[in-house]
Amino acid sequence: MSDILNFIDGAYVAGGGRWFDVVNPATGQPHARASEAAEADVDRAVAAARRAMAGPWGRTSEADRTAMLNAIADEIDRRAEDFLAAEIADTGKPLSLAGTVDIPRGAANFRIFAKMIGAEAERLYEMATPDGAGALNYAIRRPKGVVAVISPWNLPLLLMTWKVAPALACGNAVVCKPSEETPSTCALLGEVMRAVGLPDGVFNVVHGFGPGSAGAFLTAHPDVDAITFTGETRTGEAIMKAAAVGTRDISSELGGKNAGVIFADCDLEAAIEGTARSTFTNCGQVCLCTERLYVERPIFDAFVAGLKAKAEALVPGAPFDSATTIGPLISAEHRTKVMGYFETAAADGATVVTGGSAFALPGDHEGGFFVRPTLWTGLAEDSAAVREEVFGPVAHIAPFDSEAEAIALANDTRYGLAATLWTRDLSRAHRVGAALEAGIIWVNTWNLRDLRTAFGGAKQSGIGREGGAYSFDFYSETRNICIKL
Ligand code: NAD
Ligand code: 6OD
Repeated sequence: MSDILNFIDGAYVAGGGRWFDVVNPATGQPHARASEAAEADVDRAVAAARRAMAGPWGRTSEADRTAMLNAIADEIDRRAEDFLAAEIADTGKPLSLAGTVDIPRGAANFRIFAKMIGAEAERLYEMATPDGAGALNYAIRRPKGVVAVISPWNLPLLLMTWKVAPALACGNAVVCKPSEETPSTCALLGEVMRAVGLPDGVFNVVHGFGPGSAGAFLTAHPDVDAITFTGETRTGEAIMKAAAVGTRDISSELGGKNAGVIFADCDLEAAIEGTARSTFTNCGQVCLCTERLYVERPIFDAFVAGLKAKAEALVPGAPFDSATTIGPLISAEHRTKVMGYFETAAADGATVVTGGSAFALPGDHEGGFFVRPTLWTGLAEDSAAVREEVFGPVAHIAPFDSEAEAIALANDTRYGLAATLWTRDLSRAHRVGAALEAGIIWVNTWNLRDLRTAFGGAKQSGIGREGGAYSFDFYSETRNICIKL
């Protein structure tokens, strides 16, 4: 078992908290232990970040930051095997997923924001003599300062770098708190930062939990200037309260209960294929996954049969087995939660089209947290399995009879992260796309992401947008300078 340490001021250190096990969800066995940061360790990490901002990093040129971010991306690529091993040990996800999405995207996040640094610095507003007052106004960007980055377990490196990269691009220093379930890749990032010569204190990592632990210490810290968070809506609310003290800025990417709307005029095969991806990718543990499917009645039966066949064709298994297409849930606790929805759905009268149970793989993976991909029909819209985020490989499928009904059903949720729409009718795609209350709407595809586009949720799925220019707006302060001519 390896030891996972905090990374503070350029050095790996054990924290003053307890050691906690990091479990491989594909086996159910601990593969590492991590050192929890105590409040004093968080203080030291924030102080190191503050010192780094007062030093040369606080005055780095755009060209230097561009070079630094590109070097980080190159080093992640060079260490790809190490990152893959760490990510797979923490999450149990298949190599086919981690090797094509999680790790390459960790590097891509640094490259895209490196590329945008120059252009974003120039995206300034100038107003010469705007109101006849004889003045020239212009704006400059300045880093926010010390940014706390708190991330979840489902796409650990991808979601951590999605925030660290633009924060560094804007010249901030960061203190990161990865999920207690998946600390390994964030810890490894410290080695990358050292290898590329990022000044000590610019990138720090503290490990631990939420309340009463590193997460709460960090978000409550008065010397943190801004907080960027991805995770559950309830956690987001707690962090907003912490951010209110001292009026710190916050960006939050939260939970979802995303709808897929499938019209009878769609390319049925593509819609089934795409919906299988949107429901089962990463064992349903992607915030963008669809858990509510609304299908126009004439194709309802064919769609349900097609999606059932796709679900049953998924191959659960060991992460490094090339045949594996679906991994385990992240933890025993999460599996208990997901199985709770199996029970409430059955109690609420669901027809279980497929799945609905946990199972054990033979051999070394017997203790893994596997559940069968699950589809339900026949639930009322107020059933818990239809209203609440399950965050597992599940979806409820219901028929609809009109466009207006489909829009009303899709929007009848407190969440609003993403929605997916399948139709061949171009006018309908625009009309329904604009009517869906979500931050991200995909038409005839799912999770096709250009990293420069706006990412974030409506309603209780989050506050603010990140991605491309939106990230530069969050991770920097815009200062207006007015010169009397
Ligand atoms: P979580 O909210 O339980 O934990 C996320 C992080 O917050 C962890 O690092 C955790 O230790 C920390 N944390 C918990 N309580 C805290 C507190 N009081 N103060 C400070 N930090 C605290 O979420 P999770 O279970 O890790 O992830 C799954 C959730 O994340 C799902 O709801 C999913 O939809 C959501 N998610 C959203 C997006 C998005 O972009 N909108 C992306 C991925 C995941
Ligand atoms: O693709 C991304 O950039 C992104 N933020 C994905 C989020 C997935 C949520 O689980």
